[in-house]
Parts: sequence; structure tokens; C-alpha cells
Amino acid sequence: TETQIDTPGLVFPTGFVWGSATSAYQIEGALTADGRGRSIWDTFVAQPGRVVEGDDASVAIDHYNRYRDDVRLMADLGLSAYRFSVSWTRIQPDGKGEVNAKGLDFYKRLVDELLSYGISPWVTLYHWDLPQTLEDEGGWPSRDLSKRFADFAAIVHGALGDRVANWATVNEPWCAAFLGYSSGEHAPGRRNPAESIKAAHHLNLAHGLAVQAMRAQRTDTRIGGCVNLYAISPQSDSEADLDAARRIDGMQNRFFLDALMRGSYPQDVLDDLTPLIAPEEYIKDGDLELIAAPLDMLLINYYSRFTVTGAEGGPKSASAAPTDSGSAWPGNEHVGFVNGGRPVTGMGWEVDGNGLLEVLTRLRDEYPAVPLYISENGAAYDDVVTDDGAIHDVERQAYIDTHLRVCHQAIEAGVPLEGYFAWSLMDNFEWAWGYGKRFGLVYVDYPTQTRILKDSALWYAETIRHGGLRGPAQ
Ligand code: PNW
Repeated sequence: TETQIDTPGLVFPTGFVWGSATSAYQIEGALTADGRGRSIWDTFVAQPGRVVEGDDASVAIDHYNRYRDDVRLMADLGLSAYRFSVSWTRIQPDGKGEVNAKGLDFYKRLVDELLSYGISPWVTLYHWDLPQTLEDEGGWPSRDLSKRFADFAAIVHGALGDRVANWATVNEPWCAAFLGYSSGEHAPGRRNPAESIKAAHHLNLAHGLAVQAMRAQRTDTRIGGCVNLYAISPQSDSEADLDAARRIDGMQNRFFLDALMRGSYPQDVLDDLTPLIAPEEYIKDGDLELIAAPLDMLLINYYSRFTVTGAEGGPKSASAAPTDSGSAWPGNEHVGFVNGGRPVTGMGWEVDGNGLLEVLTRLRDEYPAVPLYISENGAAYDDVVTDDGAIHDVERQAYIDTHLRVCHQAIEAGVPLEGYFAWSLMDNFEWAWGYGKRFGLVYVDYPTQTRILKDSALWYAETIRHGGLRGPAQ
């Protein structure tokens, strides 16, 4: 037999966090169990034309009932951490007041189960499932909501802070604000660019107020914000294309990073937005100090790069849904998103590991130093179960391999990157795309709820066992 030469691998630092992530609405199902209240996603999915095939999340992957089996699966994979979100309407069915003990109990049981296997729970407090009652009172464009969120954060942190060390406030405020209130691709499906800017600010404020409330309870937990960052390229070095890149970078990255990490909004972005809404209409004295409360870490979701043009004619959005929608780029509706010539995933998102390196080195060079985590990274592909019952998802494995190699390179270049969470642990309800897009390391056969480890899961488990990557790049 041939001798295999084991290429010296890329070993990650001891203590590097090997994780995987999910979110409540995408996996739990059991939407009326134990007193859960209605969220904006329940309302949204019930409206015709919002979700592909009219899929809904009433069962999803039944994690609410199957969490013990799912945690055992995580243990089999050797995960050191599991990032999940807490459903606000399980805890406070109307978004305020009395705590629903049964709802909170579910997360206590989940946390205890994780801890019994030595898996660190990483809690995200808001992954888009806003209580419908609070949307009816104005939703994120309403300033009061930030305070309601801080109350909710304190309830969960107060109850689980003794057992959960790592906390994220708001998952991807960009998506919650602009897909929810400008393009309307996500719940609540409103299309009002000016209101979406208020929403973005109030999501930042909600983050800041939550940090303040949680810190007042205890100081031994670690708290981070969670942003989705993109690498951005102009299509050419024409003035129009450079301006388009500045604008999209401003809305996607700097509007959130500068607020959280520097306590200011980028002036060029505020200027671009002024025709829609004047800054004084939504930014009040003291807001930015609150928003920039010191963080223990920053969580970064990275998927792709945008190539943009300011010239007329390009498609108008990097779309989150195939459904009819407005622009997710308030004040920048003229910007076109063009094909950058890279291979794409099943979402049509371009695969670009170098973009992650750009994002990480920028954080190293331009922002205050805090420990960084990739809290989501992964890819949807059309998975096929072969006759032997396996899923040979070579493209997903290659995608993760590529991005992990970049993580290693970034660490060597002095980026304080301390962990990686693959999105997602299991196939699940992919928002406006329904069940048609599979991001999981684990395949879910929806009719039977059977879980099958894809090849990428077996390979990720091997990577974790090894503390890094073996063999050549894929
Ligand atoms: C993120 N976009 O969503 C979310 O945090 C996850 O819940 C989701 O399943 C995952 O990425 C994959 O989509 C995004 O259009 C949705 O730019 C849309 C966009 C970005 C992130």
C-alpha cells in the first residue's frame, strides 16, 4: 500500500473555541408550547408570498422536543461550544412584564444538558423573533423598544448568568433593521427606508442598554455584540464605483462597528442618510456613550464579499429572499451589486476566504482590540443523500476548510481571533427561503426528523479532535 504523507497541519492555539451555531426560530418548532407568545416571524410566515413554498416554522426541526438528542450529537462531534438564541416570547409572551417560568425552564434544561457534556453554552439574546405585541407598538423604529429589550436581557442573564459565561446581545442588527424595515424581505416585512434607519439606531441602543443592565447584575460574564460584516469591492476604480463601495461599506460595516467600538457614527454615512432623515431625529444625547459600553468580545458573522457599482444598471440588492422586495440599502438605492467572478454557494453568495482576512485585519488595524470570534460562517448547498445513506458535501467542507485556513492565517498575523462557530449545526428554517436552503453540518430529513451527519460534520469533528486542519487545502 502507498504511504500517505501527512502534510503538517495547521494547528490552532490551545483554548481555541470550536463551535457551531443555530437560532431559536429556525430550529425549535413547538410555537405554542408552554405559553410561548406570538413573534413577528409567526405573523410574517402566515402572509402569502413571504416565504418560499409557504414554508413555516411550526415544526422546524423540532429541537424543542429533541434537544437532548441534539446535544448528544454535539458531544459526538466534540464541539467545545454551542451558540443558540433565546426566544423572547417564550420568556415574556407579550414582550414585557411577568416571566413565563415554563419558557425559561426550557433554556435552563438545555444549558444543563450542554454543561453535562462539557459544552459551553453561548447565548444570543435576540435573533430576530420580536414579540408581535412590541411590533404592534411600533417595533424597532420605536425608541421604547430598546428599553424593553434591556429588561428582557436582564431576565435571561439574571436566570442563567451563573451557568452561561458567554453572551451576545443582538444578532446582526443590519439584517434586523434593513431586511425587516426597508426591503421587507424579513419580518415584519415593512418597507420604509427612513424608519429602518431609526430601527438600526434603536437596535444599537438596545445592545448598549442590555450591556448596561447585564453588567449591573454581575461582572463575571463575557458580553459581546454580534455583527455581520462583508468585504466590499468597487467594480472598478471609477469615482462612481469607489463611492458605491464607500457607501455600502458605511451601511453594512461601519455604521455598526463605529457605534459599538468607537462610540460614533461615520459622518459620511450620516450625511448620505440626511435626505431621508436628519440625525437629530433619532440620535439623542448620550446614546452613543451607551452603545459603546466596553465589550469583552466581538462576534462576527462572515459569509461573503459584495462587489458594487455606482453606475446605472446593476441588480439592486444582494437579496435575502427570492420574494418581491424593496431595497435593503436606504439612501443607496442607486448602487448595483455585480458578480465578482467567484464560485457561488447555493444562496448565490460568492465564496471568498480572502474577504474574511480583509475583515479581520481591518478590525486589528482600525478598531480597539477585543477578542474576536467568528460566530457564523458556512454555506448552503443542495445536499444529496446517496444510496449508502451518506451526504458527500465536499463543497461545504471546502468552504469551511478555506475559511478556517484564513482564521489560522489571521491569528498568525496578530488578529486576536479566539474561536469559530460553523453555521449551522443542523439544516433548518432558512427564513424567507424556508427549508429549501440547507446550511447544516448535520442533514435533517424533514418528514421523519432524522438527523444524519454529513461528511462535513465528520470532517469538522476530526478537525476539532486534531485541534486544527490536516492535509492540503481543499
Ligand atoms: C444570517 N443577507 O442571516 C443569520 O444570522 C442566520 O440566521 C442565517 O440562517 C444565516 O445568516 C444564513 O443566511 C443572513 O441577505 C441573512 O445579507 C441574509 C443576509 C445576511 C445574513
